Amino acid sequence: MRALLGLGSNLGDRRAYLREAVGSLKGVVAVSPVYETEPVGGPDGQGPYLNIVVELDTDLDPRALLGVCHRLEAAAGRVRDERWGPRTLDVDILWHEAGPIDEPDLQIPHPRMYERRFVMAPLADIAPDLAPDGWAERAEGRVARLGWL
Ligand code: X6L
Ligand code: MG
Ligand code: MG
Repeated sequence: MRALLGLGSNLGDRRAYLREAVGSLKGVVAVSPVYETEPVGGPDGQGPYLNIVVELDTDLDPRALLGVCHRLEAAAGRVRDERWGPRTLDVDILWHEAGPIDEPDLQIPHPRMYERRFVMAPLADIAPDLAPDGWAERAEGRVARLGWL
């Protein structure tokens, strides 16, 4: 099954956290370019993010893949304190072939990705034709439109 993950880091050696995470993932078929992005939401004064999107070919169902995401965050020493605060590593499931899923702790496709340039720009680089139900346009067209917002 195909799946897309969004990764972000804005604390410590950001590039190293992303590299470690990608290196630990099984079945990586594509990695987007790295985007340096202004933080969206959260407290003032946090530093810029590095964001990437990774495509996987995986045997894991969404629930099992969520466990992997949480393990990668823990391996990066992520401390959860402030909502939307700075973090060494954030790994979100953006899309999974086995979706859609709408549970309290797991929503696929990710319900807010379509609005976020820091997700859609790297996503469109590796999955330009992605167009889940409910999207007005595919990833490539969407990122072109977000470009001037
Ligand atoms: C209105 C109100 C509009 C809140 C948007 C959007 C809040 C996204 C939080 C929002 C709103 C978030 C990253 C980030 C976060 C990241 C960059 C979040 C939660 N993660 N900024 N902010 N990259 N650039 O990975 O996404 S925290
Ligand atoms: Mg996130
Ligand atoms: Mg997250």
